[in-house]
Amino acid sequence: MSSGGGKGAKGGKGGGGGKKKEVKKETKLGMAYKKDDNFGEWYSEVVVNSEMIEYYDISGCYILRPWAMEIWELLKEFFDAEIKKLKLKPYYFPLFVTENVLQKEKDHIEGFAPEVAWVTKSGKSDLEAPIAIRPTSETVMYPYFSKWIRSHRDLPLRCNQWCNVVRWEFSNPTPFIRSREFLWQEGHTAFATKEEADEEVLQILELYRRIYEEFLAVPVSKGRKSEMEKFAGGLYTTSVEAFIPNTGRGIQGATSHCLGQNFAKMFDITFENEKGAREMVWQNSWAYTTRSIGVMVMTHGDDKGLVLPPRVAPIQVIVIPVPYKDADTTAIKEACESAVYTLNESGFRADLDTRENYSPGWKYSHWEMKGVPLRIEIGPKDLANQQVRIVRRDNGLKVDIPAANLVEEVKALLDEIQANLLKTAKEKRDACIEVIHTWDEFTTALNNKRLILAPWCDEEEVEKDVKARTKGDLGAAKTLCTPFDQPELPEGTLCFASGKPAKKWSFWGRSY
Ligand code: 86X
Repeated sequence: MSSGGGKGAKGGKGGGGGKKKEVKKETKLGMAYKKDDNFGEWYSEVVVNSEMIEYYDISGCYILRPWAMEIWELLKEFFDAEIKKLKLKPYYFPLFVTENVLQKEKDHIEGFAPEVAWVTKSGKSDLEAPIAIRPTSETVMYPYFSKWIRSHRDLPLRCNQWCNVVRWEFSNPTPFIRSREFLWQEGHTAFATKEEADEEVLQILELYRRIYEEFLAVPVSKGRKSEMEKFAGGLYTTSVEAFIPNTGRGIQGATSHCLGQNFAKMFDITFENEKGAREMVWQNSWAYTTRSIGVMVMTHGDDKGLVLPPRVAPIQVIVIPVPYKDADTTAIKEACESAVYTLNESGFRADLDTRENYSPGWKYSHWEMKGVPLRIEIGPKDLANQQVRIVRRDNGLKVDIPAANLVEEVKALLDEIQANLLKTAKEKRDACIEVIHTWDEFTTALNNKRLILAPWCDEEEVEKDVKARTKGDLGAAKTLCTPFDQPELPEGTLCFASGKPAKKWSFWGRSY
């Protein structure tokens, strides 16, 4: 049983990095904030009370507890199996990088420099030269790509690593969403031709879409980043973009870049082709991070806490004995154990909460807070009727089902919850999309926290101008992506911002 909560561990208190809040009494469960009233506080409360996160005494750093790590492991399991099919190999490169090597990429690193964390000492003595902690691994890996790639027979080179990276951000840290250290996978590949690289960019992007939509039940749009928003070191950037209705902000879910030959030039990564001539490789890089968990929490959580999609729930079914005063508690306990055993045998993640110092009602709230998709209650009446009561976390619906049908019913309900969460989230997201044509419509939609779909001339100057004209306390508006799925653009449609002929529909909005 994962009961981590322990005595008095509830509430947002914790190390100095956490918020000061009244310590709740151990027996008092529940959420102090509502999602629609104070989204920021609600979010902190959900990630802490669900036992995903513990605050830490360094700002922007968080402890990921089993309830978060098990979700990460489930995502990892899926993604690893898929990229193995694409012939990706696992690697691990060092955490540290010398200043010299980091600087090799200096053109586009310049903007990032303030975020790089450095190690300057061992014990009390200064290091000969400071050593950086990787903010991403291009400069760590590519010197070795240069060494390992000699001939066309060494291509493609496909490398993936699961690791942590550190970016010392200064804007307001948020668990999962913006933390100074986070977990990710970074894929780095090299090909002989641009065609192969182009193809992989989209294969990986599709895997990212599946992580969000099929696992986290979060709707995303696949698209291409603008010149301003792309990875400056690459040729073009694709991404999956999600949207948080409560804050009216877009959020990048994952990116898949075609780097072109820029890094091949910088790091001298060349190969001898079949005709014996030297050519530069074509490279890609792509990543998704623990941020994805935060997007899922924001999307599905409610006033009772976390709501987990079954495919990523560490526990899909929690079984709770409901022993009335004079009931046969042994028989009830045995029926519960049998239900858990049957479900586990059928491949479901089911668990039993037998703790005797908590009431059934307390346990209901506890597991609701943790977002477990299904709760099974077994009491004397259920025992007598050879039935169990199943309660859904997503909509609270209760059904009594014959114990004999347990496996089929649980399977059907979990599938239904998984589908329902995506459907509901998609309806909410779609209700926020606003198609606009003029600057006035744009600013109104922005103030109304909309996800804006606008005809755009695709000029960098115009995007800069939109940023300048919308900057304020809430942050400026920018392009999120140009969706691959383009509505029809009638001849003569003008750009909402410049009045020039529009070239495409793009998503605009404030973002994380
Ligand atoms: C950009 C680009 C790329 C591999 C990905 O998006 C996928 C995985 N990397 C990452 N980026 C930086 O290059 C960067 C560099 C420094 Cl020095 C930094 F401090 C922060 C950075 N953030 C992002």
